[in-house]
This record gives sequence, C-alpha cells and structure tokens, in this order.
Amino acid sequence: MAFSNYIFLVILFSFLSLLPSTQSQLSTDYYNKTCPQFHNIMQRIIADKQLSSPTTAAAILRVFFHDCFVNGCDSSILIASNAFNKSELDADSNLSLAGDAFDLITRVKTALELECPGIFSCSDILAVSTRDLVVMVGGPFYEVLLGRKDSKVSDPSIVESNLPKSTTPVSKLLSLFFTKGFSAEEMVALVGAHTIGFSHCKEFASRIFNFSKTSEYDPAYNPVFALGLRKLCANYTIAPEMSAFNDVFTPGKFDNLYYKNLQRGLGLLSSDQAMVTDNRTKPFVDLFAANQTAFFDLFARSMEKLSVYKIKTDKDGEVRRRCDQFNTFQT
Ligand code: HEM
Ligand SMILES: *[C@@H]1O[C@H](CO)[C@@H](O)[C@H](O)[C@H]1NC(C)=O
Ligand SMILES: *[C@@H]1O[C@H](CO)[C@@H](O)[C@H](O)[C@H]1NC(C)=O
Ligand SMILES: *[C@@H]1O[C@H](CO)[C@@H](O)[C@H](O)[C@H]1NC(C)=O
Ligand SMILES: *[C@@H]1O[C@H](CO)[C@@H](O)[C@H](O)[C@H]1NC(C)=O
Ligand SMILES: *[C@@H]1O[C@H](CO)[C@@H](O)[C@H](O)[C@H]1NC(C)=O
Ligand SMILES: *[C@@H]1O[C@H](CO)[C@@H](O)[C@H](O)[C@H]1NC(C)=O
Ligand SMILES: CC(=O)N[C@H]1CO[C@H](CO)[C@@H](O)[C@@H]1O
Repeated sequence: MAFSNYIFLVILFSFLSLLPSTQSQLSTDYYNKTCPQFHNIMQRIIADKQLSSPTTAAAILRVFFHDCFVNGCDSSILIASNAFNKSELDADSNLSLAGDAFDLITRVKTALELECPGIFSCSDILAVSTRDLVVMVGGPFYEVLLGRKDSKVSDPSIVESNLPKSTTPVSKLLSLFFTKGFSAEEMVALVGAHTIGFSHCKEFASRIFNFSKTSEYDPAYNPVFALGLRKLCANYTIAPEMSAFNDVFTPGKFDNLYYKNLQRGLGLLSSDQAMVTDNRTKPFVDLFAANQTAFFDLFARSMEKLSVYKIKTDKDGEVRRRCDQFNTFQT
C-alpha cells in the first residue's frame, strides 16, 4: 500500500515536471508583496522619458519585438558586448536599435533596485514599459503577466534567422511568424506597430533610387510620396542617419492610419507595402484600415501573446542586477 502510493507520487511528480511551468508561474500580482510600489515608480520615469524624448515609445516597442523573437522575451537584447563575447546587439539586424529604449530601461532598473533590490527582472521592466508606452501614445491597454526571468545567454548568431527584414517577401514573413505560433492576422496586427517610429533611408533606398530599367522608383509607391522620399534621402549615403516616418501622417500616434496608408501606396518599407498586395494578408490590412477597434483588439491580444513567448523561469534565468550584464560577470 505504502509502496504503491510512493510509486503514484513519483509518477505524479514526473508528470508535473513535464507540464509547461513557464506560463503558470506568471501572474499580474507577482510583485505585490515584494515590490508593491513598482508601477508608480515606473510610470513616473516612463512619462518623463517619453515627454522629453518622444521617440522612446517606438524605440522600446521595436526593442521588445526583437528581444522576444530571438529566443523569447528574456532581455537577451539588453546585454552589452564585451571584449570577450559578442551579444545579440552585435548582429546586423539590430543595427540602429534606438538608444532611448536602453536609456529608459537603465533608469527604471536603477530606481527599482533602490526600492526593492534584486527583485524585479529586466524582462518584466521591458514588457511593462512597452505596454505603458503603447498606451501613452494612444494604443490599446493589455494585461502584462509578470515573473519573467532574465536570460543567461545572448547569442548574436541566432538573430539574423529569427528577425524579419524590410526586403523579406510575405511568404517568408508568414512562415517566420507561423513558426513562432502567430497567425497571418496576428502578424498583420503586430506589424501595425509601424504606426509609430521611423526607418532609415537605407531600409527603403532600393525602392526610390534606380529601382528598375523602366522606373526610378517602385511603382507601388504613390508618386508624390516617392518623390518626397527621394528628396529626403538624397544624401543618405553620406548622412546615414536620414530617416522617414513609418506612418507619414500621424508618426507619433498609435492609430490605424498605417493600414490606410498601405492602401494608398504610402507604405514605407517593401515589407509593409507587400502586405496589401498579397491575398493572405490583404484582408486583414483592409479590416484594420476600416475598423480601428478591430485593430486595437487584435494588437492587444497579439502583444499579450508575444509578451509570454519563450519566457525563462528559475532554472534557465536569473534576475539581473544590471540589465546590460549577466550577474556572473558583475563585480
Ligand atoms: C514584417 C515584419 C517586420 C519587418 C520586416 C520590420 C522591419 C523594420 C525596419 C526595417 C525598421 C526600421 C529600422 C531602422 O531603420 O532603424 C522597423 C522599425 C520599427 N519596427 Fe518593425 N518590422 C517588422 C515587424 C515589427 C513588429 C512586429 C513590431 C512590434 C510589435 C515592430 C516595431 C517597429 C517599430 C516600433 C519601429 C520604429 C523604431 C523606431 O522608431 O525607433 N516591427 N521595422
Ligand atoms: C495586487 O496589486 C494590484 C495593484 O495594486 C491589485 O489590483 C491586486 O488586487 C493585488 N492582488 C492581490 C492578490 O493582492
Ligand atoms: C563568454 O561566453 C561564454 C559562452 O556563453 C561564457 O562561457 C563565458 O564565460 C563568457 N565570457 C565573458 C568574459 O563574457
Ligand atoms: C543609378 O544608376 C546610375 C547608373 O548605373 C548611377 O550612375 C547612379 O549613381 C545611380 N543613382 C543612385 C542614386 O544610386
Ligand atoms: C545634401 O547635401 C548637399 C550638399 O552638402 C546640400 O546642399 C543639401 O541641402 C543636402 N540635402 C539634404 C536633403 O539634406
Ligand atoms: C491567393 O491567390 C492565389 C493565386 O491567385 C490562389 O491560388 C490562392 O487560393 C489565394 N489565396 C487566398 C487565401 O485567397
Ligand atoms: C469593428 O470591430 C469591432 C471589434 O471586432 C466590432 O465589435 C465592431 O462591430 C466593428 N465595427 C464595424 C463598423 O464593423
Ligand atoms: C543599440 C546597439 O548597440 N546597436 C548595435 C547593433 O549592432 C551594430 C553592429 O552591427 C552596432 O554598431 C550597434 O551599436
């Protein structure tokens, strides 16, 4: 009797350890006892930062996306390279991730370390800051579950294959998002993040200069828009910081104009514009262009999903003391 109970327990325990424990450990109350003031502290710093640097919201939204898509939302993107090791930040695709995002995380982390040392993970800071800034610029609210741990690795060699490029064709974009469990509709909603922020000229230069034998610029562009971009980017090879807004009409506001732009040939990147031509993505572009509520609902749900993608738990993570370094390398 005792023996069979023992067997039963052993079986039960080995069964439990097979369950995906990652998500069940997250909760909105995770820091209620250990760091109850965290949200007040964060909100003050986030609001100050966004008001003084209005590019912060877009910067952090993109950094969050890049963090999550490369082996999960675990702050591996925040690790700085050192003389011995390269980190994700060294990979080509990270080129031009805006410094405002990293600055904000450092400020929040410093304040939270004073309030509740060693408690609050950088991954949770990144997830909550992203949500708060999306809301601040007019986007939808969504719940962010808490309790992520920070990664102990940051590998530049896996960045390239996990992130989309402006030149990636729709089929490849779809398969990239499918592999990570996102549908075509969710992909189109997430890319709606391009309703804020900007892109450097080099990301769309091939669409506006020497496009083909018969056309100087991509005929998918609205001609007036294309000529404006050609002027703006005329010197981009000697002034690589030259950039254009992703949403030409309301670049600082989170709304559905991005999708209306695509319908009028005002999609900045080739990957943007292609979504309105491909019949697997076009229905969703049309839906979100016609109905902002539908866009906001789906964006919020997709961000909730993205925010828990491949998160780390106790075994494979830690709470970093500094967001840009693993604890092992800190003095
Ligand atoms: C189809 C997939 C996507 C492609 C090909 C793509 C590509 C790009 C490129 C090339 C830039 C310009 C970077 C620069 O020049 O500095 C950019 C900017 C941006 N991307 Fe994406 N992206 C995609 C999906 C997403 C998703 C899913 C999000 C977030 C949920 C996102 C958020 C942003 C933001 C906010 C910016 C502006 C950054 C800033 O102003 O600092 N993107 N994207
Ligand atoms: C945790 O704190 C939040 C915000 O103060 C509150 O809304 C929630 O009810 C708390 N949860 C628990 C279990 O105490
Ligand atoms: C470099 O990375 C390797 C593998 O992740 C790690 O074992 C090593 O300790 C790291 N060294 C430094 C100085 O960061
Ligand atoms: C376009 O191509 C021509 C000939 O190949 C070249 O002389 C010119 O510099 C190119 N223009 C741009 C903007 O790259
Ligand atoms: C490009 O450079 C030329 C020469 O330096 C300058 O006259 C012109 O104003 C610049 N154009 C733009 C759009 O920056
Ligand atoms: C898209 O178009 C292709 C070819 O025109 C067709 O074979 C396919 O069934 C269409 N797919 C959808 C989802 O409409
Ligand atoms: C817009 O989308 C929302 C959410 O999906 C839906 O409830 C609403 O009926 C739609 N409005 C119109 C005018 O179709
Ligand atoms: C923000 C940041 O550190 N970005 C880095 C991305 O990678 C390039 C190298 O390809 C670095 O030069 C950037 O500093």
